[in-house]
Amino acid sequence: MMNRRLFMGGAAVASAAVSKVAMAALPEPVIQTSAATAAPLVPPDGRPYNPVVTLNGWTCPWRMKDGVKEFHLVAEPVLREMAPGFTAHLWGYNGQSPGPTIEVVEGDRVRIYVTNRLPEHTSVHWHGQRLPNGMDGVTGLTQPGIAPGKTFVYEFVARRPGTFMYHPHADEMTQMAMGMMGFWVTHPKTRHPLIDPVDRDFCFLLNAYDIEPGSATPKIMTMLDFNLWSWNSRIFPGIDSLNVRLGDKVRLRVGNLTMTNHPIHLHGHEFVVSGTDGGPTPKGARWPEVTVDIAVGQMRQMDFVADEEGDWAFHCHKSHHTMNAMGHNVPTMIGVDHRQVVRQITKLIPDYMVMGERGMADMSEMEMPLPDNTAPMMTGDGPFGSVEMGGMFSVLKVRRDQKPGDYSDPGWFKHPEGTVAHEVETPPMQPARAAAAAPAAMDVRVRKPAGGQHQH
Ligand SMILES: [Cu+2]
Repeated sequence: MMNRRLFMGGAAVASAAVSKVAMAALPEPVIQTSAATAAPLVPPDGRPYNPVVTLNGWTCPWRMKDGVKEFHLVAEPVLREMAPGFTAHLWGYNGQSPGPTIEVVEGDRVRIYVTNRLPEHTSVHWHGQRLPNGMDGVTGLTQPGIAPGKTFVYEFVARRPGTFMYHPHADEMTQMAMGMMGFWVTHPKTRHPLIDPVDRDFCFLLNAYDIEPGSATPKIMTMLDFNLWSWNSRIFPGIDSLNVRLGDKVRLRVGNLTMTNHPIHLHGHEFVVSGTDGGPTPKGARWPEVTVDIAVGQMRQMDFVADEEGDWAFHCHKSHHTMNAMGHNVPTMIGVDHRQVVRQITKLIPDYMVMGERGMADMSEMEMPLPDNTAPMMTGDGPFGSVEMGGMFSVLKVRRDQKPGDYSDPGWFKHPEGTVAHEVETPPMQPARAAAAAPAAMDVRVRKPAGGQHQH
């Protein structure tokens, strides 16, 4: 976790490609180099609010000029550490993918400069906002593309409080597959009947990449068969935990910019969907859930009270989305003892990988070398061994002694005596089976229709 001082210390002023003179009227873009979760950005001016925490991300500082909040986004190629030991070549904003979270207050006039340092034109669409049509950021429809090297300015009033995002509307297939996106939160300006104050407010985007093991640049033509399912361009165990105090009211804001839906599941608690990118949900339309399906291009805002201590898994419920890079054409090897074969093949092809013969759990313990710059498929050590997870997985850590405003990782939960599932000593036993349920031998035959011909 980075603190504010570290955050400012790590910020560097970008000036290489843009002349100081040309930039004189613009707020200096703040560039982030770290993939760690930054401390919430307490607003230095304007209306106060309880700031959000962007998971493995940060919030964009602004400059207040004549009552207008001015931001400066720089679209550019970035190096994103997706997990320790695995760095991807992505496109993003201000040094990272996703770009910084933009956080404003309902009624704020917002001016956003966008400088393009990509090799092709871009634009920024402000997903979910009420704004003048010409500020909507759709290349060709509402504006010309921002050519490489050029800076455009967007300006509008943040009319609607809620949960939003931004992304290009220019060569989207390439630019979103490369990681260009960011979060946007508009806080209500006064007490809102449908937006409850919360103690902790977390946000992140769902994204996905197709990066071959051993390489670093996503394949942009992929439509469905992605191999890296990420939250804010991070994969478990690279995704930070969400650390809260027992009894906190917690809000989770999640947007989906992948090409498929994600049923996001929280253990140990029930939440309500308190809002979407369409606005706050009427109270009569909220019901308890432990999983919410987030479709492509949707955002969901979940509220709950963290009233159960512990380390609670928080993940996408599609099991393939909690795994990291693997070849998709891997045969199922359960029941096959391939150890000798693997040893032979590995002599010829050092990077050869196969599925474990007793299931996939073997993989996290196999001593097979991975190609350089590859995230292990399922990993993440917990207090009881390998968590056997990757991808869209994190942990909600609820602690009695977590201080208000402290987002640091408290370490693993210390379970009270006698509250952990454990092995018991039993005599060996055979389960009683109904006689009819136990056939002597399996007899499977493929039966074809008599004659094999269609009869009319
Ligand atoms: Cu998923």
